[in-house]
Amino acid sequence: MTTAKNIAVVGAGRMGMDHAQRLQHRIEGARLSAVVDIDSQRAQAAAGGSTDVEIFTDPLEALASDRVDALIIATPGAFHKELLLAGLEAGKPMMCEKPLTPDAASAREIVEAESKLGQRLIQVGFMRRYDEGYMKLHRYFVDQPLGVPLMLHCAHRNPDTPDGFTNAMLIEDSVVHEFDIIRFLTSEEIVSVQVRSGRAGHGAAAGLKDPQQVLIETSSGLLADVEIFVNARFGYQVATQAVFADGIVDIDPSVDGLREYAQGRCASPVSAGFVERFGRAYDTEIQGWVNALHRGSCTGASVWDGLAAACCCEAGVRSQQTGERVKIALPYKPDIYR
Ligand code: ISE
Repeated sequence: MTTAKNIAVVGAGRMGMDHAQRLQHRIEGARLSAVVDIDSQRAQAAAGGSTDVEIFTDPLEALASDRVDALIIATPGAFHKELLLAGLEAGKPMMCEKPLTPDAASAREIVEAESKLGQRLIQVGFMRRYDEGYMKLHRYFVDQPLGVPLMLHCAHRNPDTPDGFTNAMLIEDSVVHEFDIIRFLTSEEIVSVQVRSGRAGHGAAAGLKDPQQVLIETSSGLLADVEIFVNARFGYQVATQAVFADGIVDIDPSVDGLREYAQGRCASPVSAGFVERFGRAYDTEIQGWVNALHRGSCTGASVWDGLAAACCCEAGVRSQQTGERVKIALPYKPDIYR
């Protein structure tokens, strides 16, 4: 590869910290040149004490720096829009963690701004697309060795939630991944979403309906159900079972497939959280993004995918309030996303 690309990580929370380490230790063809966080000590910590990494508290200053070729944006979704629009204007490539923006109207503004440029500059961080299990399952949908896909059963379980986690966040923060991966696996749009809640577990904070059940329908009539349970306590687990006309395919939800048989019991490890469960997928995603930077292109989930997921989230949150099935109508899809 030619000269390494200089990357700024914006936001030094859990995900930003993880990406900073990834760039410093595991990614080829790129180097961590800057970290941005409103808290400069947190930014220093993400830089791992390296004097080579510039620290900024204002993302727009980092964007303007000629020591920054591209950005990884890992701030909360509410801060994405302004920086994405500025980045598009500056012509700098960006890898933006999900959600693209918290609502469909602002996601649409990003789609319009990028499509006016006539060129993709933004990749959205839907890392499940780079998980080995999901990549193999995708082949079953494309090649159909077990016939046509009929249904998907998904379970998404988190050990616990931070303070202030709301019912809407079960959809916007967590089920957003199922919306994206179902669109990715089926190559179809989601046309309706219905959310139901029943009994609540005792781990949930007052007022939180947890678990919830999400029913999803794609344009050809494939049905998917998702159990979202964000205070499941035992650990982190993402399970997916695909039903085809001639067979079933399951993605192994354990960390690395290890299973121990001893003393009359069978045991396999459970992931602690998403950073552990999807660590390899994040590496593959960021390496793919850097490789594309070197080719002057942009691959992976697009801002159109970010907008489609935002529309599904809005429908899901509306359905949480009424229990009804909510239909989704997407706006016109610009040519560069076809
Ligand atoms: C978190 O933000 C993620 O993106 C994880 O992948 C997801 O499993 C979790 O539910 C979210 O809170």
